[in-house]
Amino acid sequence: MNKSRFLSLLTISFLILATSPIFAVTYIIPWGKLNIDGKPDENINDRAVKFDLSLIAIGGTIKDDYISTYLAYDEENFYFACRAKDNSVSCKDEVSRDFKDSDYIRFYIDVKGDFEDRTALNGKGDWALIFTPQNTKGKWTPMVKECPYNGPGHGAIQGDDVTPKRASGAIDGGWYVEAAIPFSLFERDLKKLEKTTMGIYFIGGDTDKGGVRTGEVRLPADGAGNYWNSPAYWQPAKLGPFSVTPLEKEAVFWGKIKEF
Ligand SMILES: [Ca+2]
Ligand SMILES: [Ca+2]
Repeated sequence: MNKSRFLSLLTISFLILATSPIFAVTYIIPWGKLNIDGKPDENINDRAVKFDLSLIAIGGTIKDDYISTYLAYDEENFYFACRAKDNSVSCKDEVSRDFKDSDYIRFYIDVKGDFEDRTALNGKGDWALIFTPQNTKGKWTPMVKECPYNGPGHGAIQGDDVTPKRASGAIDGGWYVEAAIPFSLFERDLKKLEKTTMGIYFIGGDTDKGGVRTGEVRLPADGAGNYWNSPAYWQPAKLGPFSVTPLEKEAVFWGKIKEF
């Protein structure tokens, strides 16, 4: 191929790429309970949809594939879990609004489904829940709080008022935390949630012996404004079919991805 033909083909390829619409994948949250005992459930990949937080937002000790999160649901709860690689667990900060200088995982959800195109956390259905793997005494008792960031929030509720059903523990090379979060916290029921395309997002943070955050990692996502408090980064998610087998869940999940 001569050079000018090659260049014109290259230009056409770029034009096709540049003009292709970008479709967001709708994540399907499968029906499945997690056993809230602080240990990863053996078949967690069948029971829950997995998210890899592979985009480094603040450098330091964070590495690729550092943190993964999981979501599932049953009649009354979301099940949330997080695995983190971490060579030093440090959770001494309980006073900052979002445990910034502890190890943490943030779970954002918009249960009303009106997150699209918003750049502020100002929706009534917007929630940011932050979990730490340990408490300030170094016990495997997760701390949890709700943070309004720059929105109205929900009263900055904490601990058992968010959920008493939470647990954590050490795993090989890091930590694990899981929780059942009742739909009633969000003042929603299964019927309403089944009809909603929700918004979800995750950010994890690392603090080590120094007691100051050294890294933050997030779900890769297109967005506008500040990634830590802008719903423009949130990803669409729907509840999967009620009570199906793991194989059927997989078929539904991949079917949905192909659908776009
Ligand atoms: Ca478990
Ligand atoms: Ca750490």
